[in-house]
Amino acid sequence: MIVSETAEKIKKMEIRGAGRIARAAAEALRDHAGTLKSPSYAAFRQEMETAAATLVATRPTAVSLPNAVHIVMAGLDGTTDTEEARAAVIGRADQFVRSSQQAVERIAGFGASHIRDGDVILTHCNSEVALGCIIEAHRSGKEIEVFATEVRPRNQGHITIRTLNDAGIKTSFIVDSAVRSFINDVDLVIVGADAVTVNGAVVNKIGTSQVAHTAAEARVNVLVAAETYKFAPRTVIGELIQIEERPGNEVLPDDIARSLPHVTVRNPAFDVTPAEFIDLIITEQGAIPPQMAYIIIREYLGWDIAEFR
Ligand code: RI2
Repeated sequence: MIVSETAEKIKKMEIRGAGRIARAAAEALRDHAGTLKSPSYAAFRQEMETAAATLVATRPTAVSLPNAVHIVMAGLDGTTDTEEARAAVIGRADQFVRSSQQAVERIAGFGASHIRDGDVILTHCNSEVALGCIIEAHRSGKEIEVFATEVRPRNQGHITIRTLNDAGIKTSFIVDSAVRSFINDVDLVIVGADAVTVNGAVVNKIGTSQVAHTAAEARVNVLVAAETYKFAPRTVIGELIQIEERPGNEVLPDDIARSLPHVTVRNPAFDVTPAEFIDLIITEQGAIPPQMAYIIIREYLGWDIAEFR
């Protein structure tokens, strides 16, 4: 797919989910590198950088996106030969996509081992990795049930219940505001992440922090399933994660909004759950307490602080 097409699909959320947008961006860069007929290395690099910037600008919160782009674009370094750079970019993109898929599978295995026979699990939004854990637990023969939220305003819960239904998992579908009413029936909360900061805070779909707060009050454990490329290296130097605010008409139709001149619709797509409300973050490198996020950024993501300057 060409870069502008992928960027448009990510923006419109036709491609969505932090892992999927990261893989789509890597693939778009790979295809772009494959087709460019740049007259020089400098021109090739310039065109790749423009494409990378277009992709990164689509959605500001999911760190998986700039991380994937960063990993792929590093193929441009260490050479001034266009063909070498092209091959490196293509190789890195393919490698990223492969390792991302492997990470999802590994997390499913680790996550499933935290789910006990008979558990009732609550999940919010539609996370490929969180669902992977749930489906793997079911596949391994554990009798489980799931509560899935609706996820206003984009209704990602509809995708979640279809996936759970197709897997044959008994599921209750609830509106977002019903979480507290049902939390005492729940043994475990499992959600995904769009970003994990150095202090172990998890940025995920709006409503996640309410779910986690409710779970903490009810003494229900909260697990976050997140590949290491969802950890945010720049938070090490104090950068904050930007919370995407999407158009108001996702929440209220334009004609109604126009008839209410004193009303402004606010539509943040994500919120921040502090580390204290999270019991474990399950990565492909193993399950860690959120307070160990720094280790993941330094040891596994392997970003050098010098790169931020
Ligand atoms: P996976 C999604 O964002 C949700 O917040 C979900 O929890 C998170 O990405 C991670 O998704 P959106 O694209 O990578 O629906 O686990 O706004 O699939």
